Amino acid sequence: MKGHLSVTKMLAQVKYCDSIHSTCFPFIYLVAAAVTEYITNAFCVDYIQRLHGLIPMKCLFVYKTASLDITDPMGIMCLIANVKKHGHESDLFLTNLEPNLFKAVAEYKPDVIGFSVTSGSEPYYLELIRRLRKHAKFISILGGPHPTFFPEIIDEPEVDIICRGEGDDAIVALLNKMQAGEDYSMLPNLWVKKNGEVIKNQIMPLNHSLDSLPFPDRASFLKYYAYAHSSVKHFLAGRGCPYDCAYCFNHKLKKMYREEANETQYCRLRSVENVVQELEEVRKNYPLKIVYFHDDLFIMNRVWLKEFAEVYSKRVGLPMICYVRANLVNEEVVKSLKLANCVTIAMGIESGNEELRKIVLNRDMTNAKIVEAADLFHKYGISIMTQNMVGLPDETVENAFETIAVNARVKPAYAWASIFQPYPRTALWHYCVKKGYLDATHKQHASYQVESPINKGQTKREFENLHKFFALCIEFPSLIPLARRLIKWPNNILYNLIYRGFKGYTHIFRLKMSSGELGFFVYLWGIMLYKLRRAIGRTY
Ligand code: B12
Ligand code: SF4
Repeated sequence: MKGHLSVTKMLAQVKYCDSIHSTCFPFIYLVAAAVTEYITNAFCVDYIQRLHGLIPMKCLFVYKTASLDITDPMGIMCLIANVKKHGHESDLFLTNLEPNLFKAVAEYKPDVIGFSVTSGSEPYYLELIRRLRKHAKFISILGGPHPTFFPEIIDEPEVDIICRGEGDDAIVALLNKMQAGEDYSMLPNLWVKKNGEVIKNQIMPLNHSLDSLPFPDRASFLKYYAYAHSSVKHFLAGRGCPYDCAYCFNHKLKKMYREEANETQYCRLRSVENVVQELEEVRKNYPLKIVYFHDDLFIMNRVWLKEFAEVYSKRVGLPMICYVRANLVNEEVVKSLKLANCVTIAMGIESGNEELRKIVLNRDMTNAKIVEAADLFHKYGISIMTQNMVGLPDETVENAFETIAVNARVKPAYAWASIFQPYPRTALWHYCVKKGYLDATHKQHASYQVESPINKGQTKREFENLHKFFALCIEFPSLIPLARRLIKWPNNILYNLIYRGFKGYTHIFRLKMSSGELGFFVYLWGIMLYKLRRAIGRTY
């Protein structure tokens, strides 16, 4: 570039000295030289940098948090970290908290925007892309559970690429190809639109060395007060679950990896050292009081758990929360968790009716085993959050009260329940379609706390209402006769307020699952402001 600059200067000088020049010639030459120089500089730099793959690609993620939730979206954080590690730029905008989303996206000028999509939230994201396109030019890529099981969402005009399964390597491969100006339509895990056609690629085997991945990125959240100040942080010690519960996505994903990639090692753990190093690093750089592991099944490997407890107790020692499965719980496991300062565990009961649990949910586990596990946690002073569903196929309202009875025996600090949603293409979704509970074309609702999508006749409303009184009935069993009456009334806002109020109280003060500090209230304030802004069209 320097050489080019001096040539244009020389040219201008030579012409200036020429005997035939008139008074305006030097000026014209100078302007012409400056313009040529500017254009060639700009183009040459850009061209040469692209030729050598020097310009980092800009990959933005735009994500809508679940309402009143400040759970870290670990999947996106893993992707951002890996994208940055490989020399590209990446950031995250939260649609609910970004003061002016469209302006922020336009200013960021992303090459690619990634969206992490669960079933039910796809209409939201398609509309969002439509609106974003008016403010920026970008390639859209959808990943996460919905495109994984519904890759045909690529047929929507808003979608350019979808990613099936884990995306850590796929997103980096895509950005590298774009950077080099090469064809990216043949990359594993991706379905790509090209010249009006969709190129469908197989998935690649899973990454078995999770330690090779960078720690999930937390820096992108610092711009959001509630996230930056929340002292409850989420972590992943591994990936996968060995079980095949009929309503969960795991059996489906496992099958997809087995059939397409010949993958047999679906469950993977990071080394204890690697996990503890991340915890130490996060504690050093961010507020951290509660360590919340979001692994589907934290206790899946007892040997690993024992080693983890020993190292964690010495080097971290902060209160910890994780997910367990009753059939894997014994005294040794509970002792390890206690040593690791586990204060709360989440454990699925799902249905109190053993037959439903075994046959419909494919969870072969007795009530006695669940109670035995719960008693062990009580013995060691670890609080329990149970996980349950109401409105299951073949379930009667009486069966749902059986679930309440088993929970009452377990004595959880909070009995969490969702209204059953058949997630598309899981075994239970097929069962619902086969038995006429669901039309195969039914569009998934974005939340499992609002309505029952399956055909339960007149009892539909009762299940939806019972969901609101579920935890209270377990806390105060004397309310059960009243609840039996109230659930027959129409759904109303008061039931919802009671439900949210009790849930919020237990999550903040008993289970320590949400940050009970100022940050949470500021977050609520943020939501109110967001709603106001949305009302006046400032954000989405
Ligand atoms: C923690 C969690 C939450 C948290 C955080 C959500 C989040 N986005 O991470 C909270 C509590 C907020 C939550 C809420 C909900 N959740 Co949730 N959640 C989970 C859970 C237990 C762990 C998620 C996780 O961290 N996984 C580990 C990471 C590494 O995997 P990942 O997120 O799938 O990301 C990888 C790939 O999918 C892919 N990928 C993901 N996004 C993208 C984007 C791009 C562009 C690319 C290229 C790749 C890519 O690459 C990532 C790295 O490999 C999963 C079960 C599970 N084990 O995954 C359920 C799960 C994702 N949740 C589920 C559901 C249904 C919900 C809700 C709809 C429930 C509701 N409210 O009614 C909401 C939706 C909220 C939302 N905005 O998306 C379902 C989704 C089922 C489906 N078919 O869509 C799951 C699979 C559980 C299940 N029932 O089977 N959830
Ligand atoms: S144990 Fe939990 S995570 Fe594992 S398959 Fe069953 S529901 Fe899914």
